[in-house]
Amino acid sequence: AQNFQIQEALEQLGIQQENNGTSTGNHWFGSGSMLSSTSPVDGAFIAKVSTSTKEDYEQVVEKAQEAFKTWRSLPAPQRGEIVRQFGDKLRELKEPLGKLVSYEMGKSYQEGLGEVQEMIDICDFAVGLSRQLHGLTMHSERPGHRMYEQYHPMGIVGIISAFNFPVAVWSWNTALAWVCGDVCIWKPSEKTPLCGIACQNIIATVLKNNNLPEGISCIINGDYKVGEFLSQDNRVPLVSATGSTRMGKIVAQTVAGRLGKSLLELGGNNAIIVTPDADIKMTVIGAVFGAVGTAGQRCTSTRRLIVHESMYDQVKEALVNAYGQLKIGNPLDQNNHVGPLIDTDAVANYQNALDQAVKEGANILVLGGVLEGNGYTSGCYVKPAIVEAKNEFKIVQQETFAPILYLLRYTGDVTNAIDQQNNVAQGLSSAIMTNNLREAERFLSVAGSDCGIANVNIGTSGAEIGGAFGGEKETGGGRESGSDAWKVYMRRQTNTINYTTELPLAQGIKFNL
Ligand code: UN1
Repeated sequence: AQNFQIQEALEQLGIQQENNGTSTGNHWFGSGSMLSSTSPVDGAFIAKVSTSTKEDYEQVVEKAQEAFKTWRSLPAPQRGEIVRQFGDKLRELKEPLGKLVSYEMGKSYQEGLGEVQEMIDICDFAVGLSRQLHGLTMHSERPGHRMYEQYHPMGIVGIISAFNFPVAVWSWNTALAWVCGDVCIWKPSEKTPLCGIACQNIIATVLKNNNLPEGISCIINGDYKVGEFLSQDNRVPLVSATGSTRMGKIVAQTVAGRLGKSLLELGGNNAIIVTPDADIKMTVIGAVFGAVGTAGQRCTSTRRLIVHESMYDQVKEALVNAYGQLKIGNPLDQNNHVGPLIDTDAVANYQNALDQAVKEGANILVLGGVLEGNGYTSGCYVKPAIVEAKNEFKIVQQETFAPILYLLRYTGDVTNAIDQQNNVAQGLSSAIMTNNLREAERFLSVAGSDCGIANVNIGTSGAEIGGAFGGEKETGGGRESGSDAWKVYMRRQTNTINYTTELPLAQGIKFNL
């Protein structure tokens, strides 16, 4: 790892051997047990982070509540200015942060940089948004009355994020929440705590340079029990959670139990439909990047390829060819396409999924397996596999966070492919490869894909920040990042003002005293 200057990146990002894991900005503390972060790249220990106890959390919430009073009163464009400065700092630190993401999480350095680019992009988006938090005006039915709506910040936003996008998903939430006037408490994944510390260091410097109080950006660390501090807390009106459907159901029920709001971005089971006149070259690039990029650990990873029978053999051959060229190894080495899975538990899940597929009658087309020996000592490197299966197989119905691509077949009309693609519990991302306008439009129509994202001639992963990101069914229904996703971070207030000396009642009701 020394070859890739990890130590230098850690220094630039202010990460020490032992770090406090709780912060309200520049003030760091944390009295819980220590969490060790090890790299899936080489299995080496990187650094320790202290977890947050309930007492630590209480201190954080107190500071956040106080800070909210200052922050909400700052005009939104001035809050945007802070986010602009944060984006500038990210531009300066793009390389070390991209490197840390790659080393701590295991995705390729290119994808690590891409993730920081998403952060920069959402900051730019949020800066513009800070002058566009528009409400509507309505015409009142009463004379001399004015009616309009305005958006106010909610207060404390809790953010629970996953290991697979250890920095970008936080920024989608927090950049919007900040311009909206909210303050944030972030619990990063316990698998990537150093990415959290690095981000908090960056924003803390910006806040300090602007003489802003502690509490606007806070971080807590630990496992799901620390996340529960947020989901159970009445003082946290919105909890945004990214992760598994299992986790999301628990968070949703807990938050709903106190009538709070939750924003959920959970599992996907994303498919690409390959129609008879699909462009085969584009299909292969889209499918392979979608299936093996981030080692199949994106919510938007391509898990199923639904291929028309007339194309099946051709697609199969092209895929086997492409998989034969994949280089697996250290993700910081830019010659490699596929890095490690996050940990050995993930490797076990991958192995179990392949075993179960075989038990259900699948045919392994491209053999998987765990890599051993030189360069693979972390035990987290696996071979991307392609499995010929049926959509109704139990294992195909599940999201396995690993590079396993299920090859499915359809006959006849595109409707049959759309039915298969919709016939899973999840509803995040979907795509169709076609040059046929009728098929494309049907896929996008009311009777088409039931997912939050539906693409034509693009794969399922790699969404831009400008659109609303999220999905339906077991994906949780939340929308983050672009479009009008900001509205979930604010409360809407309807205002009616009477500028006459009369008090007419709505609906023409008479009430004489
Ligand atoms: C995720 O996997 O949680 O669309 C987010 C994409 C990325 C974000 C994925 N922009 O693949």
